[in-house]
Amino acid sequence: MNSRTLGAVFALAVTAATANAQTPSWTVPPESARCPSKWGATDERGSGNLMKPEAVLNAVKLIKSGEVIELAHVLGPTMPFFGTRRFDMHMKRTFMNTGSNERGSNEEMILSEIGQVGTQFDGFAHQTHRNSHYNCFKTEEIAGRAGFTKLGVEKAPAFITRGVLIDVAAFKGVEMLGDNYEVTPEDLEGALKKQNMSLQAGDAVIVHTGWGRIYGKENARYVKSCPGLGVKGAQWIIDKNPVLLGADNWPVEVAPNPDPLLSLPVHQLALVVNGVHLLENLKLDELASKRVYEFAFIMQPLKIQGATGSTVSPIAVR
Ligand code: UVW
Repeated sequence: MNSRTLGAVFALAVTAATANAQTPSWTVPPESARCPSKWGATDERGSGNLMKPEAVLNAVKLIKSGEVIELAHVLGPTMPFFGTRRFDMHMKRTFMNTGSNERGSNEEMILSEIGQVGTQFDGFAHQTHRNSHYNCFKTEEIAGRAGFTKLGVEKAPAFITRGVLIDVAAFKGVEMLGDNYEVTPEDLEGALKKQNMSLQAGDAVIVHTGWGRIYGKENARYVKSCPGLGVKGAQWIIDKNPVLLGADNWPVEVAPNPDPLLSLPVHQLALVVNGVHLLENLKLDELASKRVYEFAFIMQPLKIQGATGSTVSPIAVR
């Protein structure tokens, strides 16, 4: 090959690579395809609408021994933080009350992104596509300095429903998936098959990646990347109509996304496009080691008016 031909081949290869690099593997569907939501044009609850008395009664049937397994990490100074988030707790001086009984009172003051730290639940005000939220509410119309007037986390229900743990780490034969392993539909199907289970509408679907093993221990690594759901895996679960998607990592999804053109697309797919809540930084070691794959999932997000999310302490009961 002469140098001119070589040059032409190189130029073609560069053009093809550039064209490929500029085609993202996923795009947010247009508003016309996602609004109004299936729950109605004014709906602010999304998947929370699945919380019906039947879901509670189904969940209660799963309680046989009364064992309670906590799924939250402790809020405190050793937890990992995404970005510039923080959790500063200041204990106030003991206040002595009047009265012969000499009663002392203690209380703390906390400076934190309280909806977005620790084990936490994402509401629909949290994410957008451009200025458009779930059900096409527009940021400039609903956001204010005192919080969101629509889609605030106080609109989310109390969750008492069937919880399903999909142990992808166990399915892959590891304690922890690799630093940016993408969980695929095949992994989810394989793990569920191994567990002899299937998903039902209204389930709280929780994925065990094993990443929680380094929570509070290797914090820089914990938030630098993580294994988690890819777009296809998340879509596979969303198609089953879950009440929420949870995982033992910080964004539920794989990060960074294998497609360098995308930034946390599952956040948009779940929260913006489908109105399905996310539940992050779960503590799943006990559930996974005891192989508790089906349980009553119980959680009440904080009723913070207009907030984007809530720190939470969910429990699994069996
Ligand atoms: C972001 O806010 C980007 O992440 P998370 O919801 O995972 O805290």
